[in-house]
Amino acid sequence: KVLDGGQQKYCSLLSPLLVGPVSVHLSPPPSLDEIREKNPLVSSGGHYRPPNCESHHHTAIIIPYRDRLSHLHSLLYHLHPFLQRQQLHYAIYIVHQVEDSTFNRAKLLNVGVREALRDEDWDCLFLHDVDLLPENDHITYTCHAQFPTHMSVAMDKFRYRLPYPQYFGGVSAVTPDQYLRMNGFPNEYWGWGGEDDDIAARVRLSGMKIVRPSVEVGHYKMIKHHGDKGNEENHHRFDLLMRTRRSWRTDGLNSLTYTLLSKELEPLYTNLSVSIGDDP
Ligand code: BGN
Repeated sequence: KVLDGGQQKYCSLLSPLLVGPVSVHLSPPPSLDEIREKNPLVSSGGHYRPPNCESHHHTAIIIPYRDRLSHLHSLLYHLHPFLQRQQLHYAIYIVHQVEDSTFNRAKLLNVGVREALRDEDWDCLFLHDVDLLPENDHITYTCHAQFPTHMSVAMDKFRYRLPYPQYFGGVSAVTPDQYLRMNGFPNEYWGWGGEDDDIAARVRLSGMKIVRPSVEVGHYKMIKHHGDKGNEENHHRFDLLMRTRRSWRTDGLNSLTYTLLSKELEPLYTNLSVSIGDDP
């Protein structure tokens, strides 16, 4: 496993550990202790490196979060073994909006990207909803070198199809370069809806396109839930989307402000508690 000079050998390009389609059982969510026991090689902050080879890939999973503890447990239970079978070097970041203000998914993603890149030189940033579980090992959690990737192309909730051609919600991935090029994500979408469409528009406006796995492979199961308090439908989203073409260069990574209240290295994830303000 270790070459002369102490360097580790690279992992093979296709992980031998992949099992293909995986069945996802949802309830009841296991306890954190149980998940820890099943993932002894995950270190503090939810970081992992394959023990026997040097990974080609360095992926940060960034999860906007508030008040979805059972979903978080299900996701961690499922995602840690899934990512380890892909032989990735990875870490899981929860970006927790602590205040009672309206939820802002895209801004939390900006915060997560900025904080994750302080830790390590990640080459791939996964933007991941807490309630989506990948159902196939061949959904690789790596980035396309040129273009942003939309991963959750076939969700059970949409009968395993794209709900519309430009859909970019759920799970997607960008490299730090792609992220910079599109000036990150919008900070001004408070509440449910539209922010993913804005992100998709930024991809095109900054001269890129969206790539996707096939609908045969990109299967995700959504954990069922009711509407969240504090994440009501955003009635401004139509107006905001009309303005993306004019606003993307000035609203995004370069206008991001927030307060990091704490950064806790939990056994299975890094918990970033942030205050991001409220809908003006
Ligand atoms: C769309 C929402 C997305 C959401 C998908 C799937 C809007 C903007 C109006 C043009 N977009 O309609 O944010 O992810 O549904 O639920 O509401």
